[in-house]
Amino acid sequence: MEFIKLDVEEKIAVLTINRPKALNALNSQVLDELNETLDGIDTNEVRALIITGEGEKSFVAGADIGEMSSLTKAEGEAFGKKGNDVFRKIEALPIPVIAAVNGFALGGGCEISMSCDIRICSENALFGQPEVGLGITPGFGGTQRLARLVGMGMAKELIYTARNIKADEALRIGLVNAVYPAEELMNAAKKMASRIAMNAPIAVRNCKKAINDGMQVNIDDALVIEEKLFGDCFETEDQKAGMGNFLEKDKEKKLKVVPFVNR
Ligand code: DAK
Repeated sequence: MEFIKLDVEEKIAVLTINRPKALNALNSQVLDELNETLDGIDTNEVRALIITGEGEKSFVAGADIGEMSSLTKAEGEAFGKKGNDVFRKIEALPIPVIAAVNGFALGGGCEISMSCDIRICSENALFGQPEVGLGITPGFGGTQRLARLVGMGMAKELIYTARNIKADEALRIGLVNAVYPAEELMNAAKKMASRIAMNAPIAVRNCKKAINDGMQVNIDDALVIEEKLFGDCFETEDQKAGMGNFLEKDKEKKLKVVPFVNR
């Protein structure tokens, strides 16, 4: 891999987009490597994934404008599909994904962060969808995910005006969950990932699926999705150990539920 690094330690994987000379912009090779790397993650072993960008300046400065500049309509559509397929894979990954946004998150950079479950960022982060200034629409899910995350009115303002927003505004509108000094960001991401990793993995993955799938349908159908995924947790080692520890009043064990994914 030239542009993607993956480090796995204590059930937490850190995926770094590593093209700092171009501020980690996403060209076809980066997207292909990202796709391959995601396929290679053992989600029975790894309990949470953190995505970040190499260097101190940029998370991802967008899709590669040089590569996009000469695309035909058909090639543009194919490029959009390539990005959308990879981002959808992140969104549907059976483990939680945290975006640790360490600088520019513009265009495709903002979009990849929005395909993650949770976004936290450094104080120097800058978010935006500048596409209309480049003569295109957001093409990696920005028109859809931004509206779902921050509401239609705010999404439309940001997309139509191509206005970039700093970390404090991203926090205020709910695009990120927390802002940290740059040097503390990765530790904060790892701490959050470790907390997730302590919990029952089947329950965590079923929560992700219930929230993601439920948000796409009406409340009645959503509750049926929840019921099925709730039922699916029973008879697992996780559920037996988790509830057993509580009933035995074993606080020590209760904190470190679930040694193993049992299907
Ligand atoms: N693409 C390619 N190279 C980029 C880049 C990008 N998005 N962003 C930065 N770079 C490169 C610069 O060209 C420069 O390369 P060299 O000249 O050194 O070779 C290097 O990174 C450092 O950048 P700067 O010298 O510009 O650094 P500054 O600190 O001065 O400025 C900046 C940083 C982030 C403000 C500036 O680089 C910038 O404005 N970059 C572009 C940001 C942007 O507009 N991003 C959105 C891209 S559009 C679609 C599918 C996908 C998409 C759309 C449609 N369809 C299917 C239709 C997605 C679109 C986008 O993401």
